[in-house]
Amino acid sequence: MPSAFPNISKIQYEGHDSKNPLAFKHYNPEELVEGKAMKDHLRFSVVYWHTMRGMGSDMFGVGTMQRPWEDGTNSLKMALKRAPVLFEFCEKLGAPFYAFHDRDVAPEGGNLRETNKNLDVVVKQLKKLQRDSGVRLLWGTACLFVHPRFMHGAATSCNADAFAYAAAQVKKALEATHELNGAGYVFWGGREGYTTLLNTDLKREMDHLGAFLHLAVDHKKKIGFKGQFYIEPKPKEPTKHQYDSDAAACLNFLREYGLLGDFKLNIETNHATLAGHTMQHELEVAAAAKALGSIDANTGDLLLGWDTDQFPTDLYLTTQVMLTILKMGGFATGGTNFDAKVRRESFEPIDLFYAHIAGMDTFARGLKIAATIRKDGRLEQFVRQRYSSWDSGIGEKIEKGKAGFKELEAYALKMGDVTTNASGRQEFLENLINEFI
Ligand code: XUL
Ligand code: CO
Repeated sequence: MPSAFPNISKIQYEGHDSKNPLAFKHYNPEELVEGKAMKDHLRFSVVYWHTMRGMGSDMFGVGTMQRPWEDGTNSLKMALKRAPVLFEFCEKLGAPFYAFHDRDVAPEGGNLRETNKNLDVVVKQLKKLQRDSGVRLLWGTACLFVHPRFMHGAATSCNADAFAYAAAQVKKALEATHELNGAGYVFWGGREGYTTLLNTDLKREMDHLGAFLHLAVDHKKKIGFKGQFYIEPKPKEPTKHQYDSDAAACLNFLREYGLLGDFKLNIETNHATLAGHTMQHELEVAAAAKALGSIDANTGDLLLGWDTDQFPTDLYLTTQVMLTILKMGGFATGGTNFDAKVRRESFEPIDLFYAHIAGMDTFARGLKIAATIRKDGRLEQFVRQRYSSWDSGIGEKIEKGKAGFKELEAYALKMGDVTTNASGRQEFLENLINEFI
Protein backbone atom coordinates (compact mmCIF):
# COMPACT_ATOMS: atom_id res chain seq x y z
CA MET A 1 0.00 0.00 0.00
CA PRO A 2 1.72 3.27 -1.05
CA SER A 3 1.86 6.03 1.54
CA ALA A 4 -0.85 8.69 1.22
CA PHE A 5 1.38 11.30 2.89
CA PRO A 6 4.86 10.33 1.62
CA ASN A 7 6.48 13.65 2.52
CA ILE A 8 5.26 13.73 6.10
CA SER A 9 6.87 11.84 8.93
CA LYS A 10 5.62 11.46 12.48
CA ILE A 11 4.75 14.83 14.01
CA GLN A 12 7.04 15.46 16.97
CA TYR A 13 6.89 17.79 19.93
CA GLU A 14 9.62 20.39 19.36
CA GLY A 15 8.64 22.95 21.99
CA HIS A 16 7.72 26.59 22.03
CA ASP A 17 10.67 27.91 20.01
CA SER A 18 10.34 25.58 17.04
CA LYS A 19 9.53 27.18 13.70
CA ASN A 20 8.64 23.84 12.10
CA PRO A 21 4.97 24.00 11.02
CA LEU A 22 4.79 20.20 11.11
CA ALA A 23 5.71 19.97 14.79
CA PHE A 24 3.85 20.44 18.06
CA LYS A 25 4.84 23.52 20.04
CA HIS A 26 2.70 22.65 23.08
CA TYR A 27 1.24 19.16 22.76
CA ASN A 28 3.82 16.94 24.41
CA PRO A 29 1.97 13.63 24.82
CA GLU A 30 3.95 12.27 27.77
CA GLU A 31 4.29 15.56 29.68
CA LEU A 32 2.52 15.43 33.03
CA VAL A 33 -0.15 17.99 33.86
CA GLU A 34 -1.74 17.64 37.31
CA GLY A 35 0.02 14.27 37.54
CA LYS A 36 -1.45 12.85 34.32
CA ALA A 37 0.07 12.63 30.82
CA MET A 38 -1.30 15.15 28.32
CA LYS A 39 -2.32 12.36 25.97
CA ASP A 40 -4.50 10.83 28.69
CA HIS A 41 -6.08 14.17 29.56
CA LEU A 42 -6.91 15.06 25.99
CA ARG A 43 -7.58 11.72 24.26
CA PHE A 44 -7.54 13.27 20.78
CA SER A 45 -9.69 11.73 18.10
CA VAL A 46 -9.88 12.20 14.29
CA VAL A 47 -13.25 11.97 12.57
CA TYR A 48 -13.71 9.83 9.51
CA TRP A 49 -16.53 11.92 8.02
CA HIS A 50 -14.73 15.25 7.63
CA THR A 51 -11.13 14.15 7.40
CA MET A 52 -11.65 11.20 5.05
CA ARG A 53 -14.98 11.95 3.38
CA GLY A 54 -15.24 15.75 3.38
CA MET A 55 -14.59 16.98 -0.14
CA GLY A 56 -15.20 20.68 0.47
CA SER A 57 -18.53 21.07 -1.31
CA ASP A 58 -20.97 23.66 0.00
CA MET A 59 -24.44 24.95 -0.97
CA PHE A 60 -22.89 26.94 -3.81
CA GLY A 61 -20.02 24.86 -5.05
CA VAL A 62 -18.64 21.41 -5.66
CA GLY A 63 -15.77 19.76 -3.80
CA THR A 64 -12.32 21.31 -3.92
CA MET A 65 -10.18 18.81 -2.02
CA GLN A 66 -7.11 17.19 -3.53
CA ARG A 67 -7.16 13.64 -2.23
CA PRO A 68 -4.83 11.67 -4.51
CA TRP A 69 -5.82 8.33 -2.97
CA GLU A 70 -9.52 8.74 -3.97
CA ASP A 71 -10.73 7.16 -7.23
CA GLY A 72 -13.97 9.15 -7.35
CA THR A 73 -16.23 6.22 -6.38
CA ASN A 74 -18.14 5.37 -3.23
CA SER A 75 -17.34 1.69 -3.72
CA LEU A 76 -16.34 -1.06 -1.33
CA LYS A 77 -13.00 -1.21 -3.13
CA MET A 78 -12.43 2.48 -2.39
CA ALA A 79 -13.57 2.01 1.22
CA LEU A 80 -10.85 -0.61 1.66
CA LYS A 81 -8.26 1.66 0.05
CA ARG A 82 -9.33 4.63 2.19
CA ALA A 83 -9.26 3.05 5.65
CA PRO A 84 -5.45 2.65 5.74
CA VAL A 85 -5.13 6.34 4.85
CA LEU A 86 -7.01 7.29 8.01
CA PHE A 87 -4.74 5.07 10.10
CA GLU A 88 -1.59 6.45 8.46
CA PHE A 89 -2.90 9.93 9.27
CA CYS A 90 -3.68 9.09 12.92
CA GLU A 91 -0.33 7.39 13.41
CA LYS A 92 1.67 10.25 11.90
CA LEU A 93 -0.33 12.78 13.89
CA GLY A 94 -0.13 10.75 17.10
CA ALA A 95 -3.92 10.77 17.57
CA PRO A 96 -4.86 7.77 19.70
CA PHE A 97 -8.52 7.61 18.58
CA TYR A 98 -10.88 7.96 15.63
CA ALA A 99 -14.66 8.11 15.23
CA PHE A 100 -17.02 7.16 12.39
CA HIS A 101 -20.55 6.84 11.08
CA ASP A 102 -21.34 3.45 9.56
CA ARG A 103 -21.75 5.00 6.10
CA ASP A 104 -18.45 6.91 6.30
CA VAL A 105 -16.47 3.71 6.39
CA ALA A 106 -18.55 1.46 4.09
CA PRO A 107 -20.97 2.24 1.25
CA GLU A 108 -24.64 1.33 1.05
CA GLY A 109 -25.35 -1.71 -1.09
CA GLY A 110 -28.43 -2.52 -3.17
CA ASN A 111 -30.38 -3.47 -0.02
CA LEU A 112 -29.88 -3.61 3.75
CA ARG A 113 -28.46 -7.13 3.63
CA GLU A 114 -25.82 -6.08 1.11
CA THR A 115 -25.11 -2.87 3.05
CA ASN A 116 -24.52 -4.88 6.23
CA LYS A 117 -22.18 -7.18 4.33
CA ASN A 118 -20.16 -4.18 3.11
CA LEU A 119 -19.86 -2.98 6.69
CA ASP A 120 -18.73 -6.42 7.85
CA VAL A 121 -15.94 -6.44 5.26
CA VAL A 122 -14.67 -3.01 6.28
CA VAL A 123 -15.01 -3.70 10.03
CA LYS A 124 -12.77 -6.72 9.58
CA GLN A 125 -10.17 -4.51 7.96
CA LEU A 126 -10.57 -1.76 10.59
CA LYS A 127 -10.01 -4.34 13.31
CA LYS A 128 -6.71 -5.32 11.76
CA LEU A 129 -5.67 -1.70 11.22
CA GLN A 130 -6.50 -0.94 14.87
CA ARG A 131 -4.45 -3.91 16.01
CA ASP A 132 -1.45 -2.97 13.87
CA SER A 133 -1.45 0.73 14.75
CA GLY A 134 -2.77 0.83 18.33
CA VAL A 135 -5.26 3.51 17.22
CA ARG A 136 -8.61 2.92 18.95
CA LEU A 137 -12.24 3.74 18.26
CA LEU A 138 -13.52 6.57 20.49
CA TRP A 139 -17.08 6.06 19.29
CA GLY A 140 -19.17 4.79 16.46
CA THR A 141 -22.51 6.06 15.23
CA ALA A 142 -25.08 5.51 12.49
CA CYS A 143 -25.79 7.94 9.67
CA LEU A 144 -29.56 8.35 9.85
CA PHE A 145 -29.83 11.61 7.92
CA VAL A 146 -28.29 11.42 4.42
CA HIS A 147 -30.51 8.88 2.63
CA PRO A 148 -33.96 10.06 1.38
CA ARG A 149 -35.63 7.29 3.44
CA PHE A 150 -34.89 9.47 6.47
CA MET A 151 -36.39 12.66 5.01
CA HIS A 152 -38.89 12.89 7.92
CA GLY A 153 -36.39 11.74 10.52
CA ALA A 154 -35.45 8.27 11.75
CA ALA A 155 -36.70 7.42 15.25
CA THR A 156 -39.03 10.42 15.04
CA SER A 157 -40.25 9.83 11.49
CA CYS A 158 -44.01 9.93 10.86
CA ASN A 159 -43.38 6.71 8.93
CA ALA A 160 -43.04 3.58 11.11
CA ASP A 161 -41.09 1.86 8.31
CA ALA A 162 -38.35 4.45 8.63
CA PHE A 163 -38.24 3.82 12.42
CA ALA A 164 -37.86 0.09 11.76
CA TYR A 165 -35.10 0.64 9.17
CA ALA A 166 -33.27 2.99 11.56
CA ALA A 167 -33.51 0.38 14.33
CA ALA A 168 -31.97 -2.24 12.05
CA GLN A 169 -29.21 0.18 11.11
CA VAL A 170 -28.40 1.17 14.70
CA LYS A 171 -28.43 -2.50 15.72
CA LYS A 172 -25.76 -3.20 13.12
CA ALA A 173 -23.75 -0.04 13.91
CA LEU A 174 -23.77 -0.99 17.60
CA GLU A 175 -22.53 -4.47 16.78
CA ALA A 176 -19.76 -3.01 14.58
CA THR A 177 -18.73 -0.61 17.37
CA HIS A 178 -18.73 -3.50 19.84
CA GLU A 179 -16.64 -5.64 17.48
CA LEU A 180 -14.11 -2.78 17.23
CA ASN A 181 -14.06 -2.36 21.01
CA GLY A 182 -15.33 1.22 20.77
CA ALA A 183 -15.16 3.26 23.98
CA GLY A 184 -18.58 4.72 23.20
CA TYR A 185 -21.50 5.13 20.84
CA VAL A 186 -23.10 8.47 19.89
CA PHE A 187 -26.69 9.33 19.09
CA TRP A 188 -26.84 12.60 17.23
CA GLY A 189 -30.38 13.25 16.07
CA GLY A 190 -29.61 14.06 12.44
CA ARG A 191 -33.20 14.80 11.45
CA GLU A 192 -34.90 14.06 14.77
CA GLY A 193 -36.91 17.26 14.84
CA TYR A 194 -39.31 19.14 12.59
CA THR A 195 -39.41 21.83 9.95
CA THR A 196 -43.03 22.81 10.64
CA LEU A 197 -45.37 22.06 13.53
CA LEU A 198 -48.29 22.13 11.08
CA ASN A 199 -47.52 18.54 10.08
CA THR A 200 -45.98 17.33 13.35
CA ASP A 201 -47.29 15.36 16.33
CA LEU A 202 -44.52 16.49 18.67
CA LYS A 203 -45.53 14.34 21.66
CA ARG A 204 -45.76 11.20 19.56
CA GLU A 205 -42.36 11.85 17.96
CA MET A 206 -40.69 12.42 21.34
CA ASP A 207 -42.28 9.23 22.71
CA HIS A 208 -40.91 7.35 19.71
CA LEU A 209 -37.42 8.73 20.30
CA GLY A 210 -37.61 7.62 23.94
CA ALA A 211 -38.74 4.17 22.85
CA PHE A 212 -35.98 3.94 20.25
CA LEU A 213 -33.28 4.75 22.79
CA HIS A 214 -34.69 2.14 25.18
CA LEU A 215 -34.47 -0.46 22.41
CA ALA A 216 -30.85 0.57 21.84
CA VAL A 217 -30.07 0.17 25.56
CA ASP A 218 -31.73 -3.28 25.50
CA HIS A 219 -29.63 -4.38 22.53
CA LYS A 220 -26.46 -2.96 24.07
CA LYS A 221 -27.05 -5.15 27.12
CA LYS A 222 -27.95 -8.13 25.00
CA ILE A 223 -24.68 -8.08 23.06
CA GLY A 224 -22.62 -7.15 26.14
CA PHE A 225 -21.34 -3.85 24.75
CA LYS A 226 -19.76 -1.96 27.65
CA GLY A 227 -19.05 1.34 25.86
CA GLN A 228 -20.68 4.59 26.98
CA PHE A 229 -23.82 5.84 25.21
CA TYR A 230 -23.89 9.57 24.45
CA ILE A 231 -26.47 12.01 23.15
CA GLU A 232 -25.03 14.91 21.16
CA PRO A 233 -27.18 18.05 21.52
CA LYS A 234 -27.78 20.40 18.58
CA PRO A 235 -30.65 22.90 18.31
CA LYS A 236 -31.18 23.05 14.55
CA GLU A 237 -29.68 22.21 11.16
CA PRO A 238 -30.71 20.31 9.17
CA THR A 239 -34.15 20.68 10.79
CA LYS A 240 -35.61 23.94 12.11
CA HIS A 241 -35.86 22.42 15.58
CA GLN A 242 -34.01 19.34 16.86
CA TYR A 243 -35.48 17.60 19.92
CA ASP A 244 -32.00 17.23 21.47
CA SER A 245 -31.58 20.99 21.27
CA ASP A 246 -29.17 21.67 24.11
CA ALA A 247 -27.68 20.01 27.18
CA ALA A 248 -30.58 21.00 29.44
CA ALA A 249 -33.19 19.75 26.94
CA CYS A 250 -31.33 16.44 26.53
CA LEU A 251 -31.03 15.93 30.28
CA ASN A 252 -34.71 16.67 30.70
CA PHE A 253 -35.58 14.25 27.89
CA LEU A 254 -33.40 11.50 29.33
CA ARG A 255 -34.90 12.03 32.79
CA GLU A 256 -38.47 12.05 31.48
CA TYR A 257 -37.99 8.80 29.60
CA GLY A 258 -36.02 7.06 32.36
CA LEU A 259 -32.76 6.96 30.39
CA LEU A 260 -30.47 9.17 32.48
CA GLY A 261 -28.55 6.22 33.92
CA ASP A 262 -27.64 4.93 30.46
CA PHE A 263 -26.49 8.09 28.68
CA LYS A 264 -24.00 10.91 28.99
CA LEU A 265 -23.66 13.92 26.72
CA ASN A 266 -21.23 14.59 23.90
CA ILE A 267 -20.98 18.38 23.79
CA GLU A 268 -19.96 20.16 20.58
CA THR A 269 -18.83 23.79 20.56
CA ASN A 270 -20.54 24.86 17.34
CA HIS A 271 -23.80 23.23 18.47
CA ALA A 272 -23.59 25.14 21.76
CA THR A 273 -23.24 28.46 19.94
CA LEU A 274 -26.09 27.59 17.56
CA ALA A 275 -28.19 27.07 20.70
CA GLY A 276 -27.25 30.55 21.90
CA HIS A 277 -24.94 29.23 24.62
CA THR A 278 -21.23 29.16 25.19
CA MET A 279 -19.40 25.84 25.09
CA GLN A 280 -18.54 26.27 28.76
CA HIS A 281 -22.21 26.77 29.63
CA GLU A 282 -23.11 23.47 27.97
CA LEU A 283 -20.21 21.69 29.65
CA GLU A 284 -21.16 23.06 33.07
CA VAL A 285 -24.81 22.05 32.63
CA ALA A 286 -23.76 18.53 31.64
CA ALA A 287 -21.13 18.26 34.38
CA ALA A 288 -23.59 19.46 37.04
CA ALA A 289 -25.75 16.43 36.19
CA LYS A 290 -22.65 14.16 36.20
CA ALA A 291 -23.38 13.57 32.53
CA LEU A 292 -20.45 15.22 30.77
CA GLY A 293 -19.02 12.38 28.73
CA SER A 294 -17.10 13.61 25.72
CA ILE A 295 -16.60 16.64 23.49
CA ASP A 296 -16.75 17.35 19.77
CA ALA A 297 -13.99 19.91 19.50
CA ASN A 298 -14.55 22.59 16.89
CA THR A 299 -15.74 26.16 16.67
CA GLY A 300 -18.18 28.23 14.63
CA ASP A 301 -17.69 31.62 13.07
CA LEU A 302 -18.98 34.69 14.90
CA LEU A 303 -20.50 36.11 11.74
CA LEU A 304 -21.86 32.96 10.11
CA GLY A 305 -25.01 31.48 11.58
CA TRP A 306 -24.49 27.85 10.67
CA ASP A 307 -22.46 24.83 11.70
CA THR A 308 -19.13 25.75 10.11
CA ASP A 309 -17.22 23.07 12.07
CA GLN A 310 -13.92 24.93 12.08
CA PHE A 311 -10.83 23.72 13.89
CA PRO A 312 -10.60 25.26 17.38
CA THR A 313 -7.70 27.72 17.58
CA ASP A 314 -8.97 30.11 20.26
CA LEU A 315 -7.06 29.89 23.53
CA TYR A 316 -9.86 31.42 25.57
CA LEU A 317 -12.19 28.69 24.34
CA THR A 318 -9.84 25.79 25.06
CA THR A 319 -8.87 27.25 28.44
CA GLN A 320 -12.53 27.45 29.45
CA VAL A 321 -13.20 23.93 28.18
CA MET A 322 -10.25 22.48 30.04
CA LEU A 323 -11.14 24.34 33.26
CA THR A 324 -14.47 22.52 33.31
CA ILE A 325 -13.03 19.17 32.19
CA LEU A 326 -10.35 19.29 34.90
CA LYS A 327 -12.89 20.36 37.50
CA MET A 328 -15.07 17.35 36.74
CA GLY A 329 -12.07 15.04 37.09
CA GLY A 330 -11.23 14.50 33.40
CA PHE A 331 -12.58 12.22 30.70
CA ALA A 332 -13.37 8.60 31.49
CA THR A 333 -14.54 7.02 28.22
CA GLY A 334 -14.72 10.30 26.29
CA GLY A 335 -12.16 12.40 24.51
CA THR A 336 -11.45 15.48 22.42
CA ASN A 337 -12.97 14.52 19.09
CA PHE A 338 -12.16 16.91 16.24
CA ASP A 339 -15.56 17.14 14.58
CA ALA A 340 -13.98 19.79 12.41
CA LYS A 341 -13.21 20.27 8.75
CA VAL A 342 -10.60 22.22 6.86
CA ARG A 343 -11.95 25.19 4.88
CA ARG A 344 -12.65 24.39 1.22
CA GLU A 345 -9.85 26.79 0.34
CA SER A 346 -7.43 24.63 2.40
CA PHE A 347 -7.55 21.87 -0.18
CA GLU A 348 -4.15 20.18 0.04
CA PRO A 349 -3.63 16.98 2.05
CA ILE A 350 -1.02 18.76 4.18
CA ASP A 351 -3.75 21.13 5.41
CA LEU A 352 -5.27 18.17 7.26
CA PHE A 353 -2.07 18.03 9.31
CA TYR A 354 -1.86 21.79 9.84
CA ALA A 355 -5.48 21.85 11.01
CA HIS A 356 -5.16 19.00 13.50
CA ILE A 357 -1.81 20.23 14.80
CA ALA A 358 -3.42 23.65 15.37
CA GLY A 359 -6.34 22.08 17.26
CA MET A 360 -4.10 19.81 19.33
CA ASP A 361 -1.65 22.58 20.24
CA THR A 362 -4.51 24.93 21.14
CA PHE A 363 -6.04 22.29 23.41
CA ALA A 364 -2.64 21.47 24.94
CA ARG A 365 -2.15 25.15 25.77
CA GLY A 366 -5.69 25.38 27.11
CA LEU A 367 -4.94 22.39 29.34
CA LYS A 368 -1.70 23.88 30.64
CA ILE A 369 -3.26 27.30 31.20
CA ALA A 370 -6.26 25.77 33.01
CA ALA A 371 -3.93 23.74 35.24
CA THR A 372 -1.91 26.88 36.07
CA ILE A 373 -5.09 28.80 36.93
CA ARG A 374 -6.13 25.95 39.21
CA LYS A 375 -2.71 25.79 40.85
CA ASP A 376 -2.70 29.54 41.40
CA GLY A 377 -6.00 29.09 43.22
CA ARG A 378 -7.20 32.72 43.16
CA LEU A 379 -10.13 32.02 40.84
CA GLU A 380 -11.33 29.05 42.86
CA GLN A 381 -10.80 30.94 46.11
CA PHE A 382 -12.86 33.85 44.77
CA VAL A 383 -15.79 31.60 43.86
CA ARG A 384 -15.60 29.78 47.18
CA GLN A 385 -15.54 33.09 49.07
CA ARG A 386 -18.47 34.39 46.98
CA TYR A 387 -20.67 31.61 48.36
CA SER A 388 -19.28 31.68 51.91
CA SER A 389 -22.61 32.88 53.37
CA TRP A 390 -23.81 29.33 52.74
CA ASP A 391 -21.08 27.72 54.83
CA SER A 392 -22.46 28.73 58.25
CA GLY A 393 -25.37 30.50 59.89
CA ILE A 394 -28.63 30.83 57.99
CA GLY A 395 -27.09 29.64 54.67
CA GLU A 396 -25.93 26.39 56.20
CA LYS A 397 -29.39 25.88 57.76
CA ILE A 398 -31.11 26.40 54.38
CA GLU A 399 -28.77 24.03 52.56
CA LYS A 400 -29.35 21.37 55.21
CA GLY A 401 -33.11 21.77 54.88
CA LYS A 402 -33.39 23.03 58.46
CA ALA A 403 -35.11 26.35 57.74
CA GLY A 404 -38.67 26.75 56.44
CA PHE A 405 -40.42 29.87 55.21
CA LYS A 406 -41.59 30.69 58.74
CA GLU A 407 -38.06 30.66 60.17
CA LEU A 408 -36.73 32.58 57.17
CA GLU A 409 -39.39 35.22 57.66
CA ALA A 410 -38.37 35.62 61.29
CA TYR A 411 -34.72 35.88 60.20
CA ALA A 412 -35.55 38.53 57.55
CA LEU A 413 -37.64 40.58 59.96
CA LYS A 414 -34.81 40.60 62.46
CA MET A 415 -32.21 41.38 59.75
CA GLY A 416 -34.08 44.42 58.46
CA ASP A 417 -32.52 44.39 54.98
CA VAL A 418 -29.76 42.70 52.99
CA THR A 419 -26.62 44.78 53.59
CA THR A 420 -23.98 42.11 53.01
CA ASN A 421 -23.74 41.86 49.17
CA ALA A 422 -20.20 41.86 47.76
CA SER A 423 -19.01 42.81 44.26
CA GLY A 424 -19.10 40.13 41.54
CA ARG A 425 -15.80 41.54 40.16
CA GLN A 426 -16.31 40.30 36.60
CA GLU A 427 -13.78 42.66 35.03
CA PHE A 428 -11.22 41.86 37.72
CA LEU A 429 -11.69 38.14 37.03
CA GLU A 430 -11.48 38.54 33.24
CA ASN A 431 -8.18 40.32 33.72
CA LEU A 432 -7.04 37.63 36.13
CA ILE A 433 -7.61 34.97 33.41
CA ASN A 434 -5.61 37.13 30.97
CA GLU A 435 -2.63 36.90 33.34
CA PHE A 436 -2.36 33.24 32.40
CA ILE A 437 -3.01 33.34 28.64
C1 XUL B 1 -23.43 17.12 13.05
C2 XUL B 1 -22.51 16.41 13.95
C3 XUL B 1 -22.35 14.96 13.70
C4 XUL B 1 -22.21 14.13 14.93
C5 XUL B 1 -22.18 12.65 14.64
O1 XUL B 1 -23.54 18.46 13.29
O2 XUL B 1 -21.91 16.99 14.82
O3 XUL B 1 -21.26 14.79 12.86
O4 XUL B 1 -21.07 14.47 15.64
O5 XUL B 1 -23.28 12.22 13.96
CO1 CO C 1 -20.50 16.39 16.25
